Amino acid sequence: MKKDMFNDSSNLLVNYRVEIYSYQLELVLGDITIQEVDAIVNAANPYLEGGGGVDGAIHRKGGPAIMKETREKYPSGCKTGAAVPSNAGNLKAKYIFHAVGPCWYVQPDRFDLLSSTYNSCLKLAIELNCKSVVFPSISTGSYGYPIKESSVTAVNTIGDFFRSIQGQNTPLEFVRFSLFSEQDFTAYHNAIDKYLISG
Ligand code: AR6
Repeated sequence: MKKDMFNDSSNLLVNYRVEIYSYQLELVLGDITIQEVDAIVNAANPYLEGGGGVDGAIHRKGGPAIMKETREKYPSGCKTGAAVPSNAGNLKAKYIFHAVGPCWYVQPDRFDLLSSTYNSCLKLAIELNCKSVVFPSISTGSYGYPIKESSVTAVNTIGDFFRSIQGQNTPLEFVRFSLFSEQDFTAYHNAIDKYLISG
């Protein structure tokens, strides 16, 4: 496992990158809608009806083609802990994965569901031949999940997924978190360091 810290020439302010089982795991501090990757993950609600936070930003910038497809393909929405793909409209990605994490005020302490949300996206990435996926910090905004435990769940799920596919011929090369505050960035940074020490 290898670690490095770097800056790049894009608008992304801070970056942190580690290698886990020969896959890259990266952190950036910045807006998820400007990322150029194969799949951008949306922190959606079960009705896939849009909303605030990441969901609002993705639909605003991505345009109506995204909602048009989700309405047609998933009229009954998406279960908590799962994810469904759509086109990415105007965004610089091939897909949006609409992922529904648990809401603390309805389903507290369901880190198993949070983990399942991340896993569903990683499986979709493989199925849809994606090299790169960017996640927001699912459930830790308006859904109220605590950042410390949620970042550990997110990082552990991704690290364990990398372990489960190591040595297989998969398209996936890197997973990135696009974090929206320095506090969240630090939480994910700590979660990665903890994962590396325990692994
Ligand atoms: N780029 C990256 N991260 C962002 C951005 C952005 N443009 N905007 C917000 N965040 P949330 P949830 C961060 O509330 O908790 C919606 O209304 C934000 O600071 O977007 O899963 C849906 O429709 C926080 O750290 O998602 C659902 O009803 C993180 O993204 C509900 O919110 C997640 O915050 C889902 O709630």
